[in-house]
Amino acid sequence: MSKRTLVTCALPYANGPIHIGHLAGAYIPGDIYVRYLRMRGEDVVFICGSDEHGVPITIKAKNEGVTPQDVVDRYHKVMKDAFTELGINFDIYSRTSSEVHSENASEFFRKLYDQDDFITQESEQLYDPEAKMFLTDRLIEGTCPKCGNEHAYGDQCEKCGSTLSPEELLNPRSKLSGAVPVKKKTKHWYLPLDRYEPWLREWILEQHKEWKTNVYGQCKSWLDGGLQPRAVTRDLDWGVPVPVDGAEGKVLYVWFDAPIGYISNTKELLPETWEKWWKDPETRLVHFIGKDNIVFHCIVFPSMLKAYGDYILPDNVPSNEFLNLEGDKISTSRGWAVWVDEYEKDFPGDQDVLRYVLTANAPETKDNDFTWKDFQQRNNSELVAVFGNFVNRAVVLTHKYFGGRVPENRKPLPVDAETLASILPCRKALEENLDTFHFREALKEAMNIARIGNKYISDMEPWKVAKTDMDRTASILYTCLQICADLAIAFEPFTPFSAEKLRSILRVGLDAGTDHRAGEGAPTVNFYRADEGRAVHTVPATEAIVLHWNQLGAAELLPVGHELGEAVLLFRKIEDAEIQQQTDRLAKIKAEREAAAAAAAAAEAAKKIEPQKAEVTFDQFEAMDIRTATVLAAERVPKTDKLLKLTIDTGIDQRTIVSGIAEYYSPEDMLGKQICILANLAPRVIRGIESRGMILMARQGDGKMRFITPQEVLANGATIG
Ligand code: B3M
Ligand code: ZN
Repeated sequence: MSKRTLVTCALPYANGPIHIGHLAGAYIPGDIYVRYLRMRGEDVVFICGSDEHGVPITIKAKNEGVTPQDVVDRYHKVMKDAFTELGINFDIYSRTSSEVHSENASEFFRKLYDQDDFITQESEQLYDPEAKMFLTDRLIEGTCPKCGNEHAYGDQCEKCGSTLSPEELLNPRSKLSGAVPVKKKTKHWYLPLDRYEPWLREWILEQHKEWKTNVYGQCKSWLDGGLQPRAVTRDLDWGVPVPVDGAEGKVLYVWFDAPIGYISNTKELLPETWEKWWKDPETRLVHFIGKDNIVFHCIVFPSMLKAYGDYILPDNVPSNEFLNLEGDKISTSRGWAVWVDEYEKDFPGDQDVLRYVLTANAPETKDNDFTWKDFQQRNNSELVAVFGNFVNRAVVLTHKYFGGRVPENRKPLPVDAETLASILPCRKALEENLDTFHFREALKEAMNIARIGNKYISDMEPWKVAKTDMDRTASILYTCLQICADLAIAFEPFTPFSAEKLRSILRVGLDAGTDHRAGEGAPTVNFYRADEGRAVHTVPATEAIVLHWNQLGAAELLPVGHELGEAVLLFRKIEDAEIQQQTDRLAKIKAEREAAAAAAAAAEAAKKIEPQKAEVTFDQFEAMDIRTATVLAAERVPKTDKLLKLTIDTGIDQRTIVSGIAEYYSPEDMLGKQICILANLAPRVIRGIESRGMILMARQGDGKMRFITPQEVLANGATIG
């Protein structure tokens, strides 16, 4: 294994806050991996930042009446804070609107341009003559030819899921101005991916068979489908300007500049030494991403790096599938998500619970579902009942019987050594899984250590043994405390806040390796050490106990006589009411969405117009006696849902009409209303009541009916025709 690793996490778009889908996809796995490598003594740089370009950001700005810069400034801060809050400690979290990036991305393009690595193509594209801008597919809206949805995008209909092209849309219009788009010629630069195809086939399909099957499979199907040149420029006024003549009004395509952002951010962090991280073949490059980013990280960006020349290529691209929420696709625009900033408000101090659940349930091989019930269950029955409960019992009893000091192993039995010996295999499995990006399995192994401890203390019952045999009690607690120290190492990558809390209870530090947050001139050694009952990041005093990864399961970690800190609970129980609050919030969103969909469907149906009926003669029309009348009395016809019995004044007489309008009007609604009737309809007996005439009603496509009333009150009996 190489001793220098550059780890990146996908640069999230700065147009919305971070939600659990992002976390589970790339950021928590990336952070676990980095913490692990550092504990194993590797030199790791951990890079991320906001992706601040692209069309969606310009649309959002336009909708809000602010500038794109305003939008990205807002979300850059929200996202940066969310990561910090969750302990995802990038060495740098910068942004693609930075000066360094703009220069770096320009230089990258320029070099490929000078080397003739691009081709240009003129094409006709849709243009908004009012906004004077070319329109990307997403900026065109129209009616879906497949399902009639009036708000389909130029590339897709979100209602029926069809893939579309802008030409297929009926009644196309620009989302910017509403104008009808026209075709206009424009020139763009393309990266001819087809040139790289033979090389990519060899590099991925032959040399990287170890990539995760979902990643390898996607690459293979792209390659088997044949690669096409890809445009790397766009007609847009937000982004890195294309740095060559004849490219006015054009910017680099966001997917061209964003991955270069990884390089720019490294350069910003380590201006003197960044090249060692990107150009020295001894460095291993690992990209953590979500599955929708695979093609860009495995095919497009490597082709760019290859074209440029002296860059290293990714060694692995661990990518997760999607996380759903309570059975539905996560969607920021539909409000169907759990956002980190809101989670912080509702569960302050419980960062590790989210980290734990999202890892235990990570969508590593297939899409997976987050549910609040599962969140509560995993917290209460795993973190609290197993891990927390074990540590608490061991520490509390040590305080009770041995003054808070690690007791001597006075009366060992084989079961003690056997229990301790069963931890090393867990560590081996933990390492194997972490090395191969199987974080769910890795977490299970860490949890196994807690289960071993919990079972041991339950079986040994030191609280009972203490009544008769203090020597044996000492050995049991000595063994338990060693396992506690193992947990303080094993859980560091997954639940770093609780691991740190545990180390402060045990009053030990941890060799967590070196990070580069302060640059490379002044490396920070992250020994986390308990100090005054509070963990601090500092280089420890030499006499302090510092745990190392390679001691896990393999050594006496806490010497006899070592004094422990106070017992505090590692995890708290999560109550039903807290979960209810979350599920209620989601239920409300779902109900609102369903109501809106029902209203939209009804509005759509209401527009349906009946075809015209067969022709009638003037005489036939004249034969109908239509007049105004007023309702004098109204009541429901007993035992029916639909019928009202109305007494009306027709101007000629007072009579009874039975009408099927009770679905739309109550008796009170009708009382005193002037209506129109067909007076000379042959009488009919309905439910034993003779009905003489019919009330004229207007009926629309969804079945809704309204009675007809003259525009001003007239005398009853006025004829209509
Ligand atoms: N911003 C897409 C995303 O957030 C994109 C990743 C860029 S990584 C260079 O899913
Ligand atoms: Zn459709």
